[in-house]
Amino acid sequence: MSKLKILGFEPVENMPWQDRPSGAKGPIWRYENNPIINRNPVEGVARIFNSAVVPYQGGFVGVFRGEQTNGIPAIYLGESKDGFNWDISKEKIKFVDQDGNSFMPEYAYDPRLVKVEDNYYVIWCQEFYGASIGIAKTTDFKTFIRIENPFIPFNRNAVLFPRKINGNYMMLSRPSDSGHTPFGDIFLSQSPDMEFWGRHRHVMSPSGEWWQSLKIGGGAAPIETSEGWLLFYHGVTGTCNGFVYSVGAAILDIDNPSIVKYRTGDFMLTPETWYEERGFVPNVCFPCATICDGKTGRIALYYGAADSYVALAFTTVDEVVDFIKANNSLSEDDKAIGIK
Ligand code: BMA
Repeated sequence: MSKLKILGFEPVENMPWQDRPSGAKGPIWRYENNPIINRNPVEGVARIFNSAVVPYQGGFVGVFRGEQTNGIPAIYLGESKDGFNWDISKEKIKFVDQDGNSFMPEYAYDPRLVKVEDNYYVIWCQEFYGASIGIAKTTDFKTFIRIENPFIPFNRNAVLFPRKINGNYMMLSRPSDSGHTPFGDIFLSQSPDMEFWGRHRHVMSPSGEWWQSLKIGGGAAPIETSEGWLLFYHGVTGTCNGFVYSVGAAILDIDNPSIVKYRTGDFMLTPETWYEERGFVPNVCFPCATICDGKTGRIALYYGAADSYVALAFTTVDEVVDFIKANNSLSEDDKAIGIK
């Protein structure tokens, strides 16, 4: 039994899990058979990475970023009985508009997947006269209905909270520019209806720790815990050889999630294995989803590795929260409500 509670998550009987190997350092340990999805996973798709999964009907479903062999990213559906072995569809997800007509994004990448009330929402980055956020809902993983794009360009890394807070849906995002943006803070936006987004608040900025000094972006959907919202995010540093993406985590106030209560000063996962250091874009650990078992407090973290693979790591709510608190590094801005 964990001392902290994961709230709002049912027990996951077939939780993907591996115990901490002896000698593993840090609060998160990698799955020993990583990567779980290799190159050329299905015909027409060269690489799958930065992808998100949820428990569904006793198994798991996921939305996968597939880099097509023409180099353009699209979103593919995947299914799994155990969370480790994935059956990826050869067809892209067919998005439709509210009237049921085909409404495909020109490109779509870095999908997240969150259940809110009766719908599962897929959120991704897409062309909208510049890169911004696309969003669609489904109840059955067969029909995916796009709803209004929440933000104007440029924006990336949108992550939805799994429930309304103070009567509003809440979404994190990372306003950016048109390229490989060399800056970026996490902001919070609120909506009464999933269509009109406002009451924007600043959540947190890059910090003095070098691994997260250039830009940061939301990773997995926030997890409700008895300590606050647990957010896994990515932090980026710039080197003479390009960006390096590591994984960090923060705890946001449960009622006012633009207020950061704790934030780790040390990274929790940084590129060090062959599949993280070597690939289409080397040195990338890009968290996009978790599966949480409300009964045991176990957390499985799905992350993209080197823009080439999907990898899996594990922790528990107790270990991760203890680590964040023990390595807490907050600025005055982080602690503020985030409005000027
Ligand atoms: C970001 C996004 C991610 C990618 C990362 C590293 O800007 O494009 O999809 O994983 O760069 O290349």
